[in-house]
Parts: sequence; structure tokens; C-alpha cells
Amino acid sequence: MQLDFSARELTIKLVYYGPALSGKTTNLHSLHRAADQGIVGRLMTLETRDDRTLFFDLLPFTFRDKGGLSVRLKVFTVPGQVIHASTRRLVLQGADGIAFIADSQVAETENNATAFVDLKENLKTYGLTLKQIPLIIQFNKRDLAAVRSDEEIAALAAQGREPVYLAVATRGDGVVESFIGLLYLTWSALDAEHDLNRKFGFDSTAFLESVAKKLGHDGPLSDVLAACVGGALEVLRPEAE
Ligand SMILES: Nc1nc2c(ncn2[C@@H]2O[C@H](COP(=O)(O)OP(=O)(O)OP(=O)(O)O)[C@@H](O)[C@H]2O)c(=O)[nH]1
Ligand SMILES: [Mg+2]
Repeated sequence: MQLDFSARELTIKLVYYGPALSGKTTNLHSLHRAADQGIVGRLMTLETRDDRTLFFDLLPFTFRDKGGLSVRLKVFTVPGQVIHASTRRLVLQGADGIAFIADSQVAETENNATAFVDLKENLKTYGLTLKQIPLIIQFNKRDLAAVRSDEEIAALAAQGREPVYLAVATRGDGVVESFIGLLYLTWSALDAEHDLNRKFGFDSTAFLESVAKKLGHDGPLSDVLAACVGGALEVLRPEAE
């Protein structure tokens, strides 16, 4: 997080991580499509001819709170291909929250696991553990035939504490829900650490509801958060461990 107190501007970095071809870039395309023009900037992607991310993608958002606070969100994807290990580490630097995009296909189980270990190791190089960073997990490509069942994913989710979402990123299903879940968790963690709501007279529920609305989800925040199929949308409080 970067905070410019005099300009009342806060910048939050979110990173979409995961194995190659799991749909990280597609999530950003769907978010970009769903977003109100007034809040979203240009989606920057750098890909090879066969659509593989070469360096990273970046989707910027800006929200202005009634109280005058500007919140900027920078949403990045890492390149999933194994050869881009050092780029993934670089992109992860300074992340405030992470969405791990897993591929639901049974055949991708091992690639998901390898990418998860890779995430853990890269966090370690920044002195972080999984418990110290807001993280949600999205099982994408639910529309394909040979995928792990809902029951299997529910059982997996019950083992961990990370909030779990189901998605079909190509259709936009579950994309905004995953994003709002990640933002909720990230804001809660930053607030617990920096007391943001009090310092800026900021109403985070109203903020998250307005973000969801500008992404096409009208209604109470609890409705969007209810899309989480497992794990816990709980604030990380490292001091309580
Ligand atoms: N059927 C189906 N295909 C999907 C879905 N999401 C993404 N895809 C497809 O999967 C392929 C890879 O998607 P990308 O978003 O480029 O994957 P990525 O995770 O960014 O891949 P890297 O950049 O190599 O790490 C593309 O052909 C997408 O259209 C989904 O929910 N269902
Ligand atoms: Mg990509």
C-alpha cells in the first residue's frame, strides 16, 4: 500500500497469481468489461502471439470517496508459464492481496499445486507467509467437462481458511464476486494494520458496495460476499496468532 496523506490518496496492489492458462488475464478482461467507464483505466496487456502473458497485465481503477479520499487499485496478473519464475517474483513485490486462480480441470491439479508452492516460495523471499497476506482462491473454468466436482472443491475449501470462489471467467461468472471478496479481505487487513477507516472517516462497507455497483452488482455487500463457497472471509489479525 502507498499512502499519500496530503493528497489523500491511497494505492492498493492486488495480484492475480496461478498456473499457466488458468484464466488470470481473462479475469481482468471480464472485470474491465463489467466496470463503469468512470472508474476503470486502460487494460494493459503484453502477450505473445498465442495469448500467453509475457510480463504482466495491469488494470487500474480509481474511486473517489465522498470524504475526499482517492483509492487507486492496481490489479496485476503474473505470467503463469514456468519459465517466467523471476517475473512472477517481481510482480508479487509489494502486493497487498492475492487472488489465486486455479484451473478446475482434473488434469490441471498438479499444475495448480506447483503454482501454489511457487507462490509460497516467492512470498518467502519477501519475508511473508500465506497467513500474513490476504488471499482468495478461485476455481475457474467451471464450464468444462472434466473438472473437479463442487463437492471436492467444498471439501478442499473446508481444509483451508482462504475464501474459495467458483468461476467461468470467459462468461464473467464469479469474476466480480472473487474480486470484491479479495478487496474486502485486503481492505480489512489494511484497516486492521493502519486504522484507515478511522483516520479517513471512511465507511468501508459503503465503499465496497459502491465498487460492486460500478461493476454491475447492485445490492447489499453481504449478497456479493455470500458467493464465497468455502473458507472464511475473516480479517487477518497477525497479532492474534
Ligand atoms: N472454457 C473456459 N475457458 C477459459 C476460461 N477462462 C479462461 N479460459 C481460456 O483459457 C485460455 C487461457 O486464458 P488466460 O486468461 O490467457 O490464462 P492466463 O492464466 O492469463 O495464462 P498465462 O498468461 O499463460 O499465465 C484462454 O483461451 C481463455 O479463453 C473459462 O472459464 N472457461
Ligand atoms: Mg495471462
